[in-house]
Amino acid sequence: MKRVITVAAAQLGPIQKAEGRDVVVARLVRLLEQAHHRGAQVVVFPELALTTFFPRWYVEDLDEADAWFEPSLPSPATQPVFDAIRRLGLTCYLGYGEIAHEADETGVVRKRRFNTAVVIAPSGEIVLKYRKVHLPGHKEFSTVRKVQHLEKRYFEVGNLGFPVVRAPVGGVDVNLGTLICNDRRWPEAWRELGLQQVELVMLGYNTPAVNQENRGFEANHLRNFHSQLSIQAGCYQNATFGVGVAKAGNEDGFELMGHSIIVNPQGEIMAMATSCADELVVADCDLAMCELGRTTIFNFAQHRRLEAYARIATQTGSTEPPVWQPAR
Ligand code: ING
Repeated sequence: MKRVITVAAAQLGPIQKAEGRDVVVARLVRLLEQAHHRGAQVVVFPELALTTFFPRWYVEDLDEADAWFEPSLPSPATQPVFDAIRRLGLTCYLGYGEIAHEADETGVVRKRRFNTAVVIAPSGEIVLKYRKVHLPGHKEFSTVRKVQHLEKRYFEVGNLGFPVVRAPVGGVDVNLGTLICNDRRWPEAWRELGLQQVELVMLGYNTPAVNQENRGFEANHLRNFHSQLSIQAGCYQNATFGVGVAKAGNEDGFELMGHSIIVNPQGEIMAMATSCADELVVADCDLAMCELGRTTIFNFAQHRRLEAYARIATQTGSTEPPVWQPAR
């Protein structure tokens, strides 16, 4: 039997700092209804889809930032999203700021904050939870940046690994995996999912449209190129479909890039958003395409050589190479 699912990237336009959750939740519900109307069975929202991209704002006392986080999901404010998911029979990826009261690695139970995404089943149950591992930016107020990017201040490094689960989407069982934003730039993250035979990588992002430090490494015209390059390479090299979904547009004067895309296991862009507003792009994904890559070029069991990869799992930073000396 053919395993084809219809996937929707539900891009969000800007969410202003002053915008209430009720307004945002209504926008999410409208996109879910549009996706259902377009025949989608799975809908992917951006990273931090319930609030403005608040890591651009510095607060001294973290408890003052709690309004940007969800102490529980669902909550009275987000219940309409779960009601729509159930009513429309959809599977949904939702990115949000998570507050959790749980033990840390020392065993101390405390209030913890993560940049989190969940995959929600049509029943409203959480199929999969992922906490962002690769946190870009900085922890303290930066005097050199024109715009702050304080993810290392507001979030702890994710502690749930890179889970993949096989779950029903529509009438089809699919190997689902998730990433969040900066994760897409790290091939190790994709490979962790690929080694679990992922077939659909869902990832939301909030990516500033301009380079905040203007050191030129990534000039403006390269911003979208790097984002799409990362997703296309990740899909191709791990024989998986990928859905990258932006929160886009101008939030309180700060531009976020759009260009949400759906990518197939050959690395081809199947659909792309062209606005910086709430926009739905949809594509039919034939999961059989994953088989080809996984059983030929990227047959990991046949071709990977762990004994040659020691540095990847044991060395964090790069080190200078030995200097070659010509023979006397
Ligand atoms: N945003 C950006 C991202 O990785 C960034 C941060 C932009 C890092 C451009 C490097 C270059 O897309 C988040 N939220 O991770």
